[in-house]
Amino acid sequence: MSSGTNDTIAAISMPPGEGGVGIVRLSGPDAVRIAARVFASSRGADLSTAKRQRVFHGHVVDEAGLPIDEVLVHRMRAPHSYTAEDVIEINTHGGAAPLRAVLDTVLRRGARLARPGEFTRRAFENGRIDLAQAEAVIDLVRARSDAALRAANAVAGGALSREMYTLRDTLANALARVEAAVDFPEDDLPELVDDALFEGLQDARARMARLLDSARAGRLYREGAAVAIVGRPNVGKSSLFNALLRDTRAIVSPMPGTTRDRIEEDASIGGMPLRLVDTAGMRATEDAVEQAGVDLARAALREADAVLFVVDASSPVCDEDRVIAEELLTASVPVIVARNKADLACPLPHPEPEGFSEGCLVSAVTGAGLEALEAALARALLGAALGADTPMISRLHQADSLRRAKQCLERALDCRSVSPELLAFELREALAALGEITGETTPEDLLDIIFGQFCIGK
Ligand SMILES: Nc1nc2c(ncn2[C@@H]2O[C@H](COP(=O)(O)OP(=O)(O)OP(=O)(O)O)[C@@H](O)[C@H]2O)c(=O)[nH]1
Ligand SMILES: [Mg+2]
Repeated sequence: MSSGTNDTIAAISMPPGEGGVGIVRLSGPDAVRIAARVFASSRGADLSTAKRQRVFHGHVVDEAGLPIDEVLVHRMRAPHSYTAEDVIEINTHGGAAPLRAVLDTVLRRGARLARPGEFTRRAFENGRIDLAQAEAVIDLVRARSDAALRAANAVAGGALSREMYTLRDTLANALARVEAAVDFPEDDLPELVDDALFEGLQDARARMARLLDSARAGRLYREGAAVAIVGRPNVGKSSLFNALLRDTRAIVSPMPGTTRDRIEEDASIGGMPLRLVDTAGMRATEDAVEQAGVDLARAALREADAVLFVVDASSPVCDEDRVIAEELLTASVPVIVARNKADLACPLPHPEPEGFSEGCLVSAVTGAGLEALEAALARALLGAALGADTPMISRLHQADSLRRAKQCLERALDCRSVSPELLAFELREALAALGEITGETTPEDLLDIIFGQFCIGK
């Protein structure tokens, strides 16, 4: 599905509902002409004046010249607009009726209803932004935290694209030299394909590995991380849940088996959105309701991006803890042991469950150790991407392309002594995979899927 930028598209660029103002946006070669047909300026101004940017006041009128809404029309000349085409934005009164009526009028006068993401797709196809930047626009719109917004802004501003172009230049230069060596095998090979070339490629591989590390962090910043709080009954899971939320959300009581449902709340650490999940204490039980709670806890475990394994630091590790520990040791996500009730006297330092990389002594009651626990959680979730200033990869298909590019590069590095033809082949494949991230080599159907995720009017 190609946009075909010879037509002019229009859409309401606002979510449905009431607001102060609403925007109907037009883009394309006929945007100004179509707007002129429906617009009556209050001062008789001409929409097609030469100035690059202008705002006009007046009314949108119907075919009979009757006013539909009082509006401000913002006109932007190509290429100085979002789509790099002529763009008209009609600021209407912000209600469903004026917006619909104005959109209807411009559609009757020659515009076509835009498909989801078509404005951004035009910005991409007209070369104003590349694919990585276009996709960051979705992340900007959907950002749920300041950190997610910062990350999306960096990519929209071209941080990831610049990294891609640097990689591309390294690989393309290497390819040019290898191809030259293939053409003149006898005399020039040793000079063209030298150690410096391979050092450059090794450096590119390391950059790719760093970017891949950021992929998980990028997804977590965008979507939020699910953190399941699990442990045997009465160790203080719900107390810790409340303490991390700084709110009393879950019932706490000295009776083991208090929590029987799965309780979720949004929180954040270091700007990353979190979904904290409190669960029923896991133990063998005859009680059907409690068993249902334990099943829900297991389900929460399977869906989690990280697990807080709560144990009671004031009493010895017991069999119930060991059963859970054994289950968690096979988990594919990071597990942090929270040794709770640190405020209670514990005559001997009890051994903590073994085999877990991170453990913290905390008290849900006094709040001691909570910050260290949050820091451990952030470390476990974000790994090397924590605090790094590499741009974040936020999408599965970007990570997939980068992984393929890295595999090709690794094979290319292995081909060193085999043949320059094979080396050239792998470098070409790596370049094609990288080009899928910036959009140079992205297949049309993937572009359709990507832009289909946008809302109409974006
Ligand atoms: N002294 C002290 N008591 C705590 C601490 N955390 C929890 N408790 C107490 O331990 C008891 C159990 O706390 P909960 O938070 O309900 O424990 P839970 O793990 O959610 O229990 P279930 O829902 O039954 O599995 C309550 O009486 C809490 O007040 C702590 O850090 N220090
Ligand atoms: Mg509980």
